[in-house]
Amino acid sequence: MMLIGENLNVMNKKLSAAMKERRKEPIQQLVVLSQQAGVDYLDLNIGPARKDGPKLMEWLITTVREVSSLPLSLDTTNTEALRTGLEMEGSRALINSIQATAERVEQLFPLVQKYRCRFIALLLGKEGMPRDANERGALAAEMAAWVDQAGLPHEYVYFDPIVLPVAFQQDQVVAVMEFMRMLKEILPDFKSTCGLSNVSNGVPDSLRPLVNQTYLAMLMDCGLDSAIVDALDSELVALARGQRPEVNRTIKESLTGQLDAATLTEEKRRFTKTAEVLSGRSIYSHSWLKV
Ligand code: THG
Repeated sequence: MMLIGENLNVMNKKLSAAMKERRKEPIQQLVVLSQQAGVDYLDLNIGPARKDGPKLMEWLITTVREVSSLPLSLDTTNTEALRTGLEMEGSRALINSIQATAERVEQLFPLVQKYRCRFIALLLGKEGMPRDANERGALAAEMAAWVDQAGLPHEYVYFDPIVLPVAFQQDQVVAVMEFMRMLKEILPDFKSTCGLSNVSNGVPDSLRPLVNQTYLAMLMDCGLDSAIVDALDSELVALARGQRPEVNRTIKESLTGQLDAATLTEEKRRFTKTAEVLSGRSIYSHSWLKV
């Protein structure tokens, strides 16, 4: 499982201020912590970066490179900022992301060709958010055709079916798992990734790690190859590394009806309850653990 640390993120107020004021310390601190946590990539999420995108990207990469040599995932919709990042990082960079529309593909595939880098193919088409697993599959097939037309290697591509919050879009959480299984059948030599923490947006803060961890175990079972994750959740990183096989087993057994709920430990009960919500077997509410 390839892990991309999500923590360098302009949505975080402290970091966005640090980026604006060009203060290195808060950023470098997070880089060091993420690296120590054992992620494989760092996501540099500067968002749309309408003002000074290329300058910000250049400063951010220089700042990161003073303390880490981890490869970077360049997370911006600003094409010029992306180009600057690719010029600095070349083929070890990962483009996050290219939307599955003819326009974005035409704009960005030349950069993929030039720098020979991998990219996340975001399954967001011209009609907006996909509504189920089949629409995600259709967008992936369309993207795969464009990849072949451009003569790009399939292993460059990480499909991202767009994870949505279980608190608001429970059916989409299930659809993403269905898509992951479908992908292995229809496009087996392409890879997958997702923004895992999206799933727990709107969930009480203290319960977000439980939701993220459970969903990761379920997605791993569907064949997920990579994920953008909270690097500072050490239990999550251990799970991704296969170091918590009892958690994977508990979740799997609970979903196949092999567990006797009466004999479960409290920890196992929490994972079981959460897996039932994420699989759509019980309806989400903020107090799902108590019902
Ligand atoms: N797919 C792709 N890229 C993505 C996403 C995706 N990049 C952005 C995002 N989604 C993944 N990254 C994050 C980063 C932070 C959070 C969620 C997803 C998050 N942060 C907490 C919050 O906002 O409450 C904590 C913020 C903090 O203090 O750091 O939830 O889906 N390709």
